[in-house]
Parts: sequence; C-alpha cells; structure tokens
Amino acid sequence: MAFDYDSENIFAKILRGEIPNDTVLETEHSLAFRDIRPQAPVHVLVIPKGAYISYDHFAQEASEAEIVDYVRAIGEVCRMEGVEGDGFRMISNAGEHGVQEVPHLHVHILGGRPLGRMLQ
Ligand code: IU
Repeated sequence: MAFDYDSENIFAKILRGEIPNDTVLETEHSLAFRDIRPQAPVHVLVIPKGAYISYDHFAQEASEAEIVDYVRAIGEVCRMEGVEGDGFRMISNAGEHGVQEVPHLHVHILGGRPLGRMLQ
C-alpha cells in the first residue's frame, strides 16, 4: 500500500520549525510536545520525526532505530511527566473513524487526574 504523506500538515510544520511548540523531549528520531488544547493536566503528543501518517505506515517503513527511539521516547515522557505512578492513558487516533485530525502519526499521553473508564 502506498502512503501519501501531506508535508503541509501542522506537525510537519512543527518539525520543520515553522510553527512553535512547547517541547517536552526531543530525541534523534522523535519529538514530544504539549497539546495546545490539553484535555488533562498532562497532555503530551509524541511523534516520530519521519514522515509517517499512521502506525501501519510507521511499522512498515520506519527503520528499527526509529521504532526503538519512538517507543523509548513515549516511555521517557511518561517518566518525565510523573504519570507512571498514578497511571495515564495513551491514545492514537487513526483515520476517519478514529477522528485523526493531523495526518502525522502521534500518540497522546494523558494523565495527572483520574481519567475515567473509556471502554465499557
Ligand atoms: P488527533 O488525534 O489527530 O485528533 O489530535 C490532534 C491533536 O493535535 C489535538 O489534540 C490538537 O489539540 C493538537 N494540536 C496541537 O497540539 N497543535 C496544533 O497546532 C494543532 C493541533 I492544529
């Protein structure tokens, strides 16, 4: 399957430094920054620096170094933000049904308050 990445999406612009962001962590292959519309006291988005739309795109085309870096960056953000102890939620909205607004792979890390049950 071909993945048609739109290099004008907002996260691509953030990665190019065209739009400011509140960076939490930057690694060789990943960037974590605060969501501009936080839904919880901790609301951080973690993105790979590479031009990947979706998890499947990333899993198929990213190098092992990028994948390891991304997984570790997510864990490190949770530690840095202090949500490991009380708990947190990771969400990745995908595609139309998942209501993915920005077509660049991202994981939301939410925490800092009780988040309630999401799935029944
Ligand atoms: P979604 O999973 O694609 O629906 O989430 C996109 C998120 O990106 C959403 O929570 C926005 O508040 C957030 N965001 C941002 O942090 N900075 C921006 O400039 C824009 C969106 I546009």
